Amino acid sequence: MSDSTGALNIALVGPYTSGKTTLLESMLFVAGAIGRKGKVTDGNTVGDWSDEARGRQSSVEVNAASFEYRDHRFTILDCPGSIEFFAETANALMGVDLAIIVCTPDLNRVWTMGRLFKFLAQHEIPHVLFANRMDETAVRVAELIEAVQPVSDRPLVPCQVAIRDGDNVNGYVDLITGKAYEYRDQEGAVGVDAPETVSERREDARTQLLESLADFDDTLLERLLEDEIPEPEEIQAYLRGVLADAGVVPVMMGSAERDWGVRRLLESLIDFAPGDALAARRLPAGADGASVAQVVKTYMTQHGGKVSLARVWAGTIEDGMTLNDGQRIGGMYRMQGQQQNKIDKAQAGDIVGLGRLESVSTGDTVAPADGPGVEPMPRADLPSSVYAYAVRASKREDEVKVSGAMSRLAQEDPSLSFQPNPDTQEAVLWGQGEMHLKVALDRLAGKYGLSLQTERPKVAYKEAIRKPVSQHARFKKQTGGHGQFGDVHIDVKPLPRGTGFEFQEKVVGGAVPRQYIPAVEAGVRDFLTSGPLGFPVVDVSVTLTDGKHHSVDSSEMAFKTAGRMAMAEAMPKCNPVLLEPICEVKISIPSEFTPNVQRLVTGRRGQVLGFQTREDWSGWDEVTSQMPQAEMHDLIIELRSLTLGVGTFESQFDRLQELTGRLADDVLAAAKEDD
Ligand SMILES: Nc1nc2c(ncn2[C@@H]2O[C@H](COP(=O)(O)OP(=O)(O)OP(=O)(O)O)[C@@H](O)[C@H]2O)c(=O)[nH]1
Ligand SMILES: [Mg+2]
Repeated sequence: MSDSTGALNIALVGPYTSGKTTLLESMLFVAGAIGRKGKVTDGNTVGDWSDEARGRQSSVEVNAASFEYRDHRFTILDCPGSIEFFAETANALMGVDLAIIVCTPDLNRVWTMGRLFKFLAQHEIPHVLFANRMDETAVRVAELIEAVQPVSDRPLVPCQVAIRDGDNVNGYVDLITGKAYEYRDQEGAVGVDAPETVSERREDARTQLLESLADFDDTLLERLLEDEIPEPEEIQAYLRGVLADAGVVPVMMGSAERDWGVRRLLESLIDFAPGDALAARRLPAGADGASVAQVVKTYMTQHGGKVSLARVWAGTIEDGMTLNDGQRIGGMYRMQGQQQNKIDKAQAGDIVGLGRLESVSTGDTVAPADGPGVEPMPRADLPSSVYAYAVRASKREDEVKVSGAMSRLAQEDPSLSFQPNPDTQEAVLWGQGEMHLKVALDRLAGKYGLSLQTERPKVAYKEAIRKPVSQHARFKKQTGGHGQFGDVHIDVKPLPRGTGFEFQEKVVGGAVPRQYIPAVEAGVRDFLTSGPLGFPVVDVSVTLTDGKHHSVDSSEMAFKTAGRMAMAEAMPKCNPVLLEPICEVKISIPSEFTPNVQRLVTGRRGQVLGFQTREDWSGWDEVTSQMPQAEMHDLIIELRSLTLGVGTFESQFDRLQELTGRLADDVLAAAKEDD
């Protein structure tokens, strides 16, 4: 490998439950960093140490662990597989040299890797595929490669073929060295003679490997045309060169549970992982000689300290150093799951925890304050919010704590957001799906002792009118001494959709004295916050045309009340109508799912406006539609179930649209019940 520091930073990514956390455990074991292997189901692995992960037996955030193997320091970022935590994965991937896509040999689930492959290709992050769970499958690796290929923009190339006994795998032949091995549980594989039965497969697979590499290298192509077979070291060098540009996806296999193929995987990474190739490509121009790091994950530790996990891309970062605009590093750690081992300095190629950088967020670039200023490193695009709960503190006295705790939570997990909705007066927690939000709520309870009640968020219905009405109202009160008097004539008229509210006055001859006109408007506005149907009124024009006043009894208060009264009498006569918010929704899916998604949209009272192929993601379509917001609460859940989990959408408010008939009646009945 070419990395001068001998460090290799690798992300373990791939579908839900494919075996990533188990593979990290196996790597640590094989490398001798842990004496005893934990199991995810026993809750004693180095990864998945948080309560939220242990409780679910599934990763819910990125965990880092480092170990030494053959003079190389590996730092592994174990990423969650669930698509709902994709932001964790995306941020982690921005800081590694290479990703291992750990996959299950399940031919029906290959599409679940769709977004991941797109992300890796888009950011040119070198990646290999590790076919895990070979101890429990009859699926052939060649079949798996064929099934996965349409999901990957880059060619998949086998590096091993399985040695089988019937359907069972018991070893492999390495296509680069040509050597055969038999797997042994809990110990290294032992060299064996390659059985006759694999010779044909081995030839086919090796041809596939070499021909794929030759597509990137004319000299190799010429050698192959002359039937010359390169030496193992040469194949390795070709592979390293092509992999550095993420040109091909080498495929290896094994079983994390039984440590099969894991040693070979580590060795292969030493042999052909591209080291700092990515650093050279990513570093902004002018960063020569500068020290630069980027935060890939933020932890709020139980003891209150913030730890920013950062990849050092260039130079040296030391504990105590002042970064950026005055943030001082308060503690530097090499992470081992939950454990933080103190160190003093880190250099290019390290991924380390930096303590107490209070105003630094995940994705941020940091550099010594006294060094040359550097351009920010590229960051991952975060997925848009697709699922929400309205939340409320279970205990009234906890209400003041909610927004502070939420903002700490969002620092750890930038794909969460917490926003008040002024229309519905709810506090809304936005995220990526049910599990994502449940984990967030568990964290709030566990770390901040804050228990929240959740509800489906309300839809911000509004109302408008369809008919103009002229109205007179008089507010008069004679209660001994000082009385109250206000008298107004108003014209109420509907306005085109989206205009909002307009107030005008055409009073002549001081019938309503100037100083009371704003009070009339205030009274009108007051009424509009909840119209005859019970919702805020929009798109209406009110003109004060005439009125009367009394020299002693008139007051702002009296005219305000008169304005309100006039509206209360006029509005029910104006043919009020309910308005519902309509969103523009852009749904991204692999094109084979496009017809299903069109049905999904129409089934939710939506309208497909069109679809087009996504230029940046070949094989994917973007369906543009309009859909009532009332139909969107669980849209992501159905979309995922129709698209093997990979479909996503972005939406934004488009307009308000009249809602009548049974659906409107239901909304009104529900609103009444709420009162
Ligand atoms: N038979 C077999 N089981 C495995 C293998 N690797 C993992 N498992 C089991 O599969 C389950 C899921 O493993 P994890 O390591 O948690 O998978 P993961 O990819 O980290 O899962 P997420 O983090 O939830 O995406 C556990 O029960 C493991 O024991 C394997 O190679 N063979
Ligand atoms: Mg995991």
